[in-house]
Amino acid sequence: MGLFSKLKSIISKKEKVVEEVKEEYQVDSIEEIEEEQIDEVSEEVEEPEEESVEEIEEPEDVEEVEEPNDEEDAEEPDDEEDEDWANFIKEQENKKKIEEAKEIEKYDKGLEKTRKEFVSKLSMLGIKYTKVDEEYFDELEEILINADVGVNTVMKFIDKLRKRVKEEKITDTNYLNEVIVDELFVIYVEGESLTDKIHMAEEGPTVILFIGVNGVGKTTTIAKMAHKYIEEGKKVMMIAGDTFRAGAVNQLEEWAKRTGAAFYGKENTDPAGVVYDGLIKAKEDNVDLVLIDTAGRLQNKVNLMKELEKINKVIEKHIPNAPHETLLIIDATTGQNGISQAKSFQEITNITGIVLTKLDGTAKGGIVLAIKEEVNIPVKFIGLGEKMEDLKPFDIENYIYGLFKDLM
Ligand SMILES: Nc1nc2c(ncn2[C@@H]2O[C@H](COP(=O)(O)OP(=O)(O)O)[C@@H](O)[C@H]2O)c(=O)[nH]1
Ligand SMILES: [Mg+2]
Repeated sequence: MGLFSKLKSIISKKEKVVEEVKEEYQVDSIEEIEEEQIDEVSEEVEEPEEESVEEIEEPEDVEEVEEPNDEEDAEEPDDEEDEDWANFIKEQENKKKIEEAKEIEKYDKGLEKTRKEFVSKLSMLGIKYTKVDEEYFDELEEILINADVGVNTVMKFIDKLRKRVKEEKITDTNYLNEVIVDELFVIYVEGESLTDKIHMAEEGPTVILFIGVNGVGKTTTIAKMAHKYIEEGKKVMMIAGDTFRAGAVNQLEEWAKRTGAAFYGKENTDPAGVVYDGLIKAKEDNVDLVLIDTAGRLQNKVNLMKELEKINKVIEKHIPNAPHETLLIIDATTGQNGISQAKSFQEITNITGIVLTKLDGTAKGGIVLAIKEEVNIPVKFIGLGEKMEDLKPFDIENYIYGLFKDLM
């Protein structure tokens, strides 16, 4: 079983990273680690104080001078520099490891609901049925549909499974669980690169357009993304293209203040006009990243399409090849409804990536697989909470960990 053992090793690798960091800092959760603690541990690895080397600095022809011993050799300025460098590297590696552990923990917590529902049911299935029969398949089908893997995906999946059961003469339901996990991930990883990063402009501002129906988390995602890139040292501007809904412009402006992003917006006016003026300002101010909020009215598809077309035209006029990304925001708690939203938006504009929000509040984590199978647009980020830090790049390995760690 190639993939399953690979998944198993991914999970234990992730577990080890988290455990090591927890032990080193003596915490129950990575979230508890404070800035100062990181510095303290880094200081501990620094070398102890050393004595001065002045006594050996005598002219060579003086006979009585003692040979400098090994310890003193180590105190030459060159070595000191090396030491500083080594400490710096150690400190950076330490920080990276904490970051990694933090991210794994976020996936763990954010996918808890899905895991509890989906995986515990799957394990129960292995206990309940000792034989793989029709009833078994029926119940498995139900579990997958409840996790929002998507009916079409489930049907194809069950067919594939039946075939394997027949061909490999599988009777043991526990072993079949391994086959299930294996096949689910074949759906996601088939012929794809595993990282789908944000495409950044080589020169001038990168422009990202955010689309999606009301309430899915567009504005919050913009705030989270601004926070992420500001922390990385980028100059970020938000443009409020959702100009007609009461309070929408203010909500974004509030987030701009909190994250330290620049802001451009005007209420009750043509969105494309606001984008036009905002982009002039962004270029004047040498902004690196422009995040554009839009209205989410889908009642009238033609109007929405026209509006997005107009906005896209304005953007391209200012910045050739922009927008560099058009991200569709989908609320994971809406399940299959999110999939049909994706299909509708796909018909009216070119989407380059999906952000799946509110995964923390749902047992429908299987929707990631349905998106892959039915919409085939990469999920680039996932929302695992309401805070600024709760947006994470979608990472299939962390996702596997969050979803299946209890099954192994
Ligand atoms: N739990 C959770 N709540 C979220 C997440 N993303 C957004 N929200 C909440 O969803 C609600 C609507 O978000 P908003 O950004 O205003 O949606 P918009 O209408 O698409 O701009 C807000 O209360 C957010 O705090 C997430 O990843 N997890
Ligand atoms: Mg909004």
